[in-house]
Amino acid sequence: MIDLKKNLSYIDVEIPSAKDMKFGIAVANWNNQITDKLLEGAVNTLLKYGCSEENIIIKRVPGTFELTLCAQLFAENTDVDAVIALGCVIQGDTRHFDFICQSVTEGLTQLTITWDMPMIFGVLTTNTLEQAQDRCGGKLGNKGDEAAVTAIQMVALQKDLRRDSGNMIIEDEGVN
Ligand code: DLZ
Repeated sequence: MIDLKKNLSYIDVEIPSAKDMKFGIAVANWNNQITDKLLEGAVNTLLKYGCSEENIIIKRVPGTFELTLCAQLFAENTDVDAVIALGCVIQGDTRHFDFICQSVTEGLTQLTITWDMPMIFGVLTTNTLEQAQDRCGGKLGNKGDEAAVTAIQMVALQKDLRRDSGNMIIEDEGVN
């Protein structure tokens, strides 16, 4: 039986409905035995929270390095509310790992600010294949599920805080 306390994907908060949300998913083919499971987790989670199948656009790219451009293309050319970037980088003998991780982290961070759009980091960066397996539906949950939940939460936040939403709730009235 899975110990929920050790399952990194166990989230004990209310998740908003994804009924009126649209998502782009960019998924890397490198280590696809892992990224396919991240994708499965992300899609199932979006559907579970009410997103319709036609509001999920999936695009594949060669590797994690290419996720940034794919996210930019989603932002430029589609009407998605958020992009979920899924990849898996496993430490090897060279410094490739560092460069790819740094590139995709910085790329998505820049895009999220430039486009004012949630760009969700669903990239596993592990030392071993086993660590990746544990995090794509294994004993530590599925990072794809987490990425999808984060995307829903961030789109809900954005809709809530938009100037014209008329929907702002001040939660911390007691704070000076
Ligand atoms: C080249 C490379 C290497 C060595 N390792 C990975 C990896 O672990 N995970 C991954 O997603 N991609 C890897 N790549 C491919 C790069 O992301 C990229 O596709 C190529 O450098 C071409 O730009």
